[in-house]
Amino acid sequence: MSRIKQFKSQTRDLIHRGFDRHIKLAVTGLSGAGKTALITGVLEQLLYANESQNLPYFNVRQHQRLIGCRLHTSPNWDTPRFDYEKAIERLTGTPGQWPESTRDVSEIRLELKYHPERGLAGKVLDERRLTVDIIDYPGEWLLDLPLLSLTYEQWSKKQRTLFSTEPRKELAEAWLHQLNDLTAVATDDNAEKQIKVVAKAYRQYLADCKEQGLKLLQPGRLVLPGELAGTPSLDFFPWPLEQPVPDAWQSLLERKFEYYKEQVVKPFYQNYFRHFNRQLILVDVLSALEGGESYFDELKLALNEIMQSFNYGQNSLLRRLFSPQIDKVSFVVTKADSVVPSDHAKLTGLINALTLEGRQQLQFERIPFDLFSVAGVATSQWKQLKNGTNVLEGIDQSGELVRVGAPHVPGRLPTREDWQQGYVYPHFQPNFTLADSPLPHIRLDKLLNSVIGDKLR
Ligand SMILES: Nc1nc2c(ncn2[C@@H]2O[C@H](COP(=O)(O)OP(=O)(O)OP(=O)(O)O)[C@@H](O)[C@H]2O)c(=O)[nH]1
Ligand SMILES: [Mg+2]
Repeated sequence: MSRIKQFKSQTRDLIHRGFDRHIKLAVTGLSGAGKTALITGVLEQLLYANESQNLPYFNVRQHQRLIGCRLHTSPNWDTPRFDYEKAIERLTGTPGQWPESTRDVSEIRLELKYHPERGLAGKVLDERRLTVDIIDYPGEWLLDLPLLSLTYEQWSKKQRTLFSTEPRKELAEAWLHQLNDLTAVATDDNAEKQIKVVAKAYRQYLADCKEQGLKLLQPGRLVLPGELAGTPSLDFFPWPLEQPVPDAWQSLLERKFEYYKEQVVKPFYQNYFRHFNRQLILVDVLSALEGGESYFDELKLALNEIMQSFNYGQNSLLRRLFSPQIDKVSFVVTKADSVVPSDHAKLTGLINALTLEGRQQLQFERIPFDLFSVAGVATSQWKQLKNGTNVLEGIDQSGELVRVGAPHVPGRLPTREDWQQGYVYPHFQPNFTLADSPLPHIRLDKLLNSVIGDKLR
């Protein structure tokens, strides 16, 4: 290669590197919020963007500047890869199925090539690259943040207030029974063994709470252990009684609690959370409405707890640990295909109302945020009949094609009377073939434009 050519090529490489960008886009939400389906939908839309006619608000595609997008090997070998292929296999199988529930963190890397909009790069270069790492992690893990500022005793006291109200009170009976039996015969020699037994009963109690739709469950890893399943690090519980912890148990319970804070909670924030740039918080508002008033309130409480992880003013706990990098948060109501399009704005209104208090209280406004209602994978067809009635068509759980009238979505936080009448939504099943790729979605183009669009200019 001639010297001039070599020089040009090196300069070009340098400029390329200078303009290459990288985003870590984290997706979280409580169990069943729709993380796996949404990430699958996002990957579908990006990988098939240039074949899609359904991304009008994704500017880079709409302005025909997107050259292409492909999956890339992730350099992070400690974290399992997000199983996109398996999710597609299920969604397009016969019969179609939703992806399996996931229990741990996973990650996938994408590379987008595009033409820049204008400016220096537009003149010198014809293409740039954006690398996007999408990380799927359980929202339950964020519920552990408040533990970091509490001692075992303080944490136990907080939990005690929770145990004293229904439905937790009744659900905790078996666990408390076991605890009472064993404390009566606690000795230094059997402490570890007995704590293990009571901890197992406590984990069962948390699992029962989860089954009942309760959200505010601590510690998060006792509910969703990920790689810690079966390890002694999860053998502890909050002290639920007014009488003091037996001497034989006290030191071990305190040490386990400290270990959990230091070796489980902190490393999650230090190894993962610290590196995130953009955060999606997915919320299944429709299931909470279906669950009724107490579950809806519980969702609100849990969301407010989760938001504490984004409150990193100068004196916050997180700021003292490291400097968080998240510069934008999107609250996303999922499963919007279960209601008619004219009600989508009501879903966004509800998530606004649900998170308002937490946002104000935490000076959350310091980080820009936005609100969306989307379907990662849209399974219904909206139709307006001749008489003007709105209906949804889709495949129900028995595999039949059904037509349902527009389900009622409240236009504001429901009142006592609203709760009495209750809410019910269809649960459509996927019904696709591979030829349907990119799978239909609702508003993922707007979401994508908001979370990565600014890096694709
Ligand atoms: N109609 C509709 N249902 C959805 C959509 N996304 C998720 N669901 C439903 O919600 C369930 C949970 O979705 P997932 O994507 O597995 O949720 P998740 O947050 O990954 O759940 P975990 O892995 O268990 O934490 C699915 O099995 C579907 O029944 C959607 O876009 N539309
Ligand atoms: Mg999942």
